[in-house]
Amino acid sequence: MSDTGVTVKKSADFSEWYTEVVLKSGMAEYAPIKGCMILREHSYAVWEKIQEVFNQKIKASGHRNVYFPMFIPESFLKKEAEHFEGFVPEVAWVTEGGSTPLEEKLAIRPTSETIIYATFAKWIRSWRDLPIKINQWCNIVRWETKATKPFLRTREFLWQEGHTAHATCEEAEKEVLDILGEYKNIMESYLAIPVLVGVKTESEKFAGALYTTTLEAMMPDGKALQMGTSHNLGQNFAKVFDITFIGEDEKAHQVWQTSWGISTRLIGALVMVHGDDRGLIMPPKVAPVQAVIVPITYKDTDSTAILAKAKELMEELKAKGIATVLDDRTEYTPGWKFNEWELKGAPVRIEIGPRDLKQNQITLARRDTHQKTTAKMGDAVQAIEKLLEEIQNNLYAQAKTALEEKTTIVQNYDDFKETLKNKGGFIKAAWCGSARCEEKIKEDTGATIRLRPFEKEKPVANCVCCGEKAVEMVYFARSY
Ligand code: 87F
Repeated sequence: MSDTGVTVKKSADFSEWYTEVVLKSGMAEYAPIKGCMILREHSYAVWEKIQEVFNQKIKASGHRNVYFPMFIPESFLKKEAEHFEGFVPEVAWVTEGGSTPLEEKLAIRPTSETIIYATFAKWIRSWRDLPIKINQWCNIVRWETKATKPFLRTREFLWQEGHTAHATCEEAEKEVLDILGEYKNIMESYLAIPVLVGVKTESEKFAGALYTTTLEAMMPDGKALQMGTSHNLGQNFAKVFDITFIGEDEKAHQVWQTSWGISTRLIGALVMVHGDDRGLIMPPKVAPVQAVIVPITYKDTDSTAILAKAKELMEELKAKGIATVLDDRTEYTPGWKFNEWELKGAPVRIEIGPRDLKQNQITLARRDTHQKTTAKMGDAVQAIEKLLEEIQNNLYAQAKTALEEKTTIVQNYDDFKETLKNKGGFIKAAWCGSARCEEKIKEDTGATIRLRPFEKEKPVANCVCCGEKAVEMVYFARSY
């Protein structure tokens, strides 16, 4: 058991548990390059599901996918030096082709604003060329110096980056929020992870943006995780890259832009939020395998009838669009298969044994609660569909309860520090709006303002740090 199953309890050593689950479930493997990982079939399938859902949504709202080169000339990055300064240490460079030094070194894209916007400047001439709404799915390289962690922080990762250009500020503003809404939908309705949404503070926003909107989730160890961002870039990049159009008024204007992204980091969040001591728990809507059929057969007894029933059921489930696997391997016992599919997080296990066969029924085991029920063979599809829906809803409800449980409202700095030390999680507190208090809290406690919520609440007290008049309630947390 110890070499195949999870040996560390989630509550005992969360970080070790996470690594074990990710590796042993077959999601990922360390690569022979420091800070890099291999996304195996079991996690890539989740990424494909995210791609499928998001592509469908953004295409319906008029976005189109493109692909830009992964090499970005140094001069492009230097053009926006102001926005870029803080990121420079993380950029990886290509300096030679073969053994010939390049005339100009090339960055491996850490994000594609510069190359895409240099191109926008050529594409855009008149108001008729607007809006431009494009997206690309690609890999990104950031030479992390902090400790890396599968999915959450690796030197190369996969993401989508959307880039749009509009004639008006209002249009860009709407785009930022529309995308944020799509992100929230994927996170909550598919990954079953509740998120808080709001705006980053000036010191936490993307330096190239007018403002940055964000989605933040809470992990079981009390640390927040940024799940995605959607930026209103205003006219900042239009100025740097000279992206102008002739308006209907026949005058020259600079475009208004947005950029937004989600990455394979979401898969890490899914593991952390839903997994348990036995391994992964996949929310049904993104599960590569939604139902696994394990025939309960024994050596030296005839299993023909059981296997025939199992096959029949598999075909029926597949025809209804339920991703089903029939685990008819003969070299493993049913018990071994149970463990393996629990580790891999298949939401529903279907057992068909001699007794089930006799009674013309199936036994259903749900991955989240471990409850077992039976259903008549004739009702199998319906029962499984219902179970998948229940599991999806239950996982979300559990995560939502955990989020609420890990959110504390505090009135003063002592409680702030106490709560952060003993409990972690989100701390909702009144803030005066000054960068000075934000910075002091970060220095004292390691917690940052994760977001200023869209849903404004009246401050319950004066600023949690300086005691002066507060302007709003914000969410603090330590974060990944
Ligand atoms: C690291 C190295 C170089 C973040 C970096 O959030 C540049 C950057 O520009 C950098 N890390 N960023 C900000 C990315 C902004 C924006 N890009 C499109 C996103 C979402 C997708």
